Amino acid sequence: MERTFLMIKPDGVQRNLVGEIIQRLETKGFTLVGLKLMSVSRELAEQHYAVHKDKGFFAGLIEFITSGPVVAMVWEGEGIIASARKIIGATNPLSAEPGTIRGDFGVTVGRNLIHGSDGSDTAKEEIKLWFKDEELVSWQPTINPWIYE
Ligand code: RTP
Ligand code: MG
Repeated sequence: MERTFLMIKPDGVQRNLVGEIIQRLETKGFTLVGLKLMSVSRELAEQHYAVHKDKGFFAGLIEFITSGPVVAMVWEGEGIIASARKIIGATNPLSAEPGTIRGDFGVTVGRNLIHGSDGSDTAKEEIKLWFKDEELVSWQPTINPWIYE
C-alpha cells in the first residue's frame, strides 16, 4: 500500500485547522500510520526543502516552517500520493480549487497550510527524514473492505 508524508505547517496549527485537515483525509478513506506535533529545527527544515535552496523564497520558507509547531504525518492508501496533492490543492491558495484545503482556507503562497510529498521517491525520502521506523504503525482498519473492492 502506498504511503505519503504530509505536514500541517505552522499556520495550520495556529489557525486550529489540525482536526479539520485530518478529518478530510480520514473521511476520504485513507489511514493514518504516523502522527506527531513537533518543533522543526533549521537543519530539518533545510533538508526537507533542499530542492528549493537556490530560490528567492527559501530563507522566508525556512523561517516560516521553524516559526511554530507543525504536525508531521504519514498516511497510507491506494494512490494516496497524487490524491493527497489533489485534496491539498494548488501551491498558490488563490489558484487552488474550492473544496481543496488550500482553496478553502488559504490566501497566500507563503501561508498554504500543509505540505504533501510530490512523488513516490520524495515520499520515501521524506518519511525517512521525519519518522523513525518504530514511530510508524502498520494496521488494517476493519472498515477497509467498505472502502476497497
Ligand atoms: P509543499 O512542498 O510545501 O507541499 O508545496 P508545493 O509542493 O505545492 O510547492 P513547492 O513548489 O514545493 O514549494 C514549496 C513551498 O514554498 C513556498 N513557496 N513560496 N513565494 C513563492 O513564490 C513561493 N513559491 C513556493 C510555498 O509555501 C510552497 O508550499
Ligand atoms: Mg513541494
